[in-house]
Amino acid sequence: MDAPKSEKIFNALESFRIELPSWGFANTGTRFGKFIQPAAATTTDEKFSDAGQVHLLTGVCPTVALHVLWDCPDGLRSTDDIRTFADHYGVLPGSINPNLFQDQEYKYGSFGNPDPAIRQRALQHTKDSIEIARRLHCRDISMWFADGSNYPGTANIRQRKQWFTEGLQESHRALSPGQRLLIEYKPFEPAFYHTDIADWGMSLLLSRAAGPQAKVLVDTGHHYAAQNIEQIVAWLLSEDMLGGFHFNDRRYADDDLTLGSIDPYQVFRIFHEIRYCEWETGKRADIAYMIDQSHNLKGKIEAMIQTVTMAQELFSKAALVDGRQLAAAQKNCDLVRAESLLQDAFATDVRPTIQEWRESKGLPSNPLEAFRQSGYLERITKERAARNSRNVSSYA
Ligand code: RM4
Ligand code: MN
Ligand code: MN
Repeated sequence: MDAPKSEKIFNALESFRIELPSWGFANTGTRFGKFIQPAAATTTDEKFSDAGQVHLLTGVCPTVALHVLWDCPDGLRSTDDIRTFADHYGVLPGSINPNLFQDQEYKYGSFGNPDPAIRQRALQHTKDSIEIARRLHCRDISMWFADGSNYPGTANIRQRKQWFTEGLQESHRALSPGQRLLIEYKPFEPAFYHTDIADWGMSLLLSRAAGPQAKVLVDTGHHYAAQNIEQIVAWLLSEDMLGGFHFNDRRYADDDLTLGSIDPYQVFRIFHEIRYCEWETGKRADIAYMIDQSHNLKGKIEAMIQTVTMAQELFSKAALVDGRQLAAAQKNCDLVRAESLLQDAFATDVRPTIQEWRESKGLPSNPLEAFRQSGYLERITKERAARNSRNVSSYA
């Protein structure tokens, strides 16, 4: 690879950071059952430990996203423990995810529940989550709602939209100046008729209504199969409303597979739209890159390292597209030239350069191999196996 290209990749990697999900280290399953992994993390301590390993080996994952119900069992009082884990394992708490879908009360919804007492409870949990974030110096509160209905006629869709608007506005009022409310959308599941925040347009309208610190969160798995996600990304960028990503891959629905395992070109195209916008505006887009994966068969830590390294590869490839040449080709309607600029970048083997970058940082050139050699997996398997064999719960 020539020097200018390597330099582009080095520069891109220098600024690229991606957040790990605590729940990606825990045992999960499908609705048909769970295959328990002996090494999976059960406690918040163990999740930080595993995230710390991924960061140690990759150097690009300094934060871990927390799910309040699963990781802060004592609510606000858990923050002291979390600070201890962060110090001990060298990864900081990142985005804070309230949980408004698991408790029995939320059977008919949270912010959209017809019962005002339950809406109030959901709001209180959100405010507590914002307070947890404040105490831990976390910037983002990520809101995902399972709210919706399963049969036509059973929910007042407009009324629920209004309740969502009010709930989000009130949540927004609880934010500190630097904090953000990220609003995630998802077309279906667990609701199979209507979902209250089903797509990016709904998320955008609600974010706008909530206030200036609310932005849209794009989970790559939360779209219908043929949807053009990079166009959504481009529109949100141009509206300055893209807050962050939950990265994963999928073949059918919200499959939460490792990134780029099914369609790496899709992720490349998303990164390309971001880089192209950054090139045009001369400004870095303020986006939180986060992982949201939870496959139940691959080893949790290996799967996470795979996703992180894949993200670096696809981000590096996107950095190779020459903005100036692309803009000229688009202007001249030189279709083949324009498309080739993307295809050539995507086809470039960036791995040797990424290895050089890692070495220049004193990191292992192959994090997955380094993990396999480290003995960490053997150690935690021994420590956790007995407890895990008795534990069939998902996530937490
Ligand atoms: C949802 C959504 C949320 C995640 C939960 C566990 O489908 O992706 O971001 O927190 O799953
Ligand atoms: Mn998500
Ligand atoms: Mn999801």
